[in-house]
Amino acid sequence: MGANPDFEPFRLPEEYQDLRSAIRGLAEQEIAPHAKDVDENSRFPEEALAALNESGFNAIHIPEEYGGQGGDSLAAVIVIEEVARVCGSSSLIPAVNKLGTMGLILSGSEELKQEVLPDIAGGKMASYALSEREAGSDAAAMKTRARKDGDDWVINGSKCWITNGGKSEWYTVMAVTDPDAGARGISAFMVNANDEGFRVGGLEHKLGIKGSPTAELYFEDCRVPASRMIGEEGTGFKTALATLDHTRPTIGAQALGLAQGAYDNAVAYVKERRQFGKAIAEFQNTQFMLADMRMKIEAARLMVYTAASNAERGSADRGEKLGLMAAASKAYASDVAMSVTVDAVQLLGGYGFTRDFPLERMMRDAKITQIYEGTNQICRLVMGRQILG
Ligand code: COS
Repeated sequence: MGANPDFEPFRLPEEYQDLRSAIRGLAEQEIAPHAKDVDENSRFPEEALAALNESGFNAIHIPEEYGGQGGDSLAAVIVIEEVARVCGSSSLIPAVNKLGTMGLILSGSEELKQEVLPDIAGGKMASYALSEREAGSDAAAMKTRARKDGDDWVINGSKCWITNGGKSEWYTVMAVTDPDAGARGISAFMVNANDEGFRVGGLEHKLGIKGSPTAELYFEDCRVPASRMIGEEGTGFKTALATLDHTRPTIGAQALGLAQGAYDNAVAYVKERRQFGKAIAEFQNTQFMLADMRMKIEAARLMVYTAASNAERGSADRGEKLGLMAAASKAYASDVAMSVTVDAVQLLGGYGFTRDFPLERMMRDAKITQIYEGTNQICRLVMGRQILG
């Protein structure tokens, strides 16, 4: 113990601290100024996309051999956390780029990686299409069908709740290739936005993350070459779930950033706001609320960073599967984001309820983190199954 002078327990190595400073600077200068307008007008954060693309923070996880930065999972969650601290919608650019390419990175052929990943490293976006209207938590109940036709696959059906749908160039699409084989009859494909028969449908009108389009996708005899299948036929459901084991911590990171942003705003406010002749920060009631918020944020950060780091090691500690901590970090951090943002609004009182401050936006944005990439109930189900073997 203590023999390795470079080892500092529970302190991020300097390179990650430098990364945090860099992305925080960029987020505050280039992304934060537009966050209010993006939310109010439900418009895509083009400024954020440009700044992230310019700096390579758009998809830091893409390996260097495909033109990316080769950032590890911890680097990716720090980027997402820092962007979410100022704009939840914008943080979905790096988060969903990872979600939309992770299956390919984990299980795709070299040829397909070469076809897709340089595009994403270069600034185009990727999305993930698993859910359907009648297949949400029960993802294996999907109906979208892919039939073999010569050397091609022909896809028919629709997907919904697709984050950044319509903005992405590439889509990881799960479809049934053998309807008699249940989850083992599902395969994964990379579909390009320009493929014939692919169409983006209506957008959802949402409570939060209004700058990130949530779209329906339609496949009408959408023909893709066999080389676009990710991995072997029938492995698509496993690829989809393995992807989520890697990306649930990124939603934890988004939640963490929203909580941190709300907390930072609240701390600044209570020092300025005076009532009963003194700053409200001087009231013990205020201090207890801030202390609770901070405790939860610190605990969530440890879980998210641990889950992300597990992914680098390929498995979790204590012989548990990767998915347990991935689901735990997402569920915990998103519950923290909800409670911290609600408390931050409370600390600002009537002002917190107005659009003059970003707290109500952060509170609205936080809600989805309890829902997507596996509702927190599904995350607990995933954990329960793994705890009990
Ligand atoms: N990684 C790889 N494979 C996995 C896996 C994982 N984490 N978890 C399960 N599998 C495999 C199983 O081993 C099984 O394969 P075999 O039949 O060959 O053994 C197959 O996948 C099906 O697993 P299971 O029977 O557990 O599937 P269920 O239909 O019972 O559903 C849940 C599993 C509920 C966990 C899954 O449907 C789920 O995660 N739903 C939520 C989906 C979601 O998060 N949607 C949000 C989309 S992104 S916004």
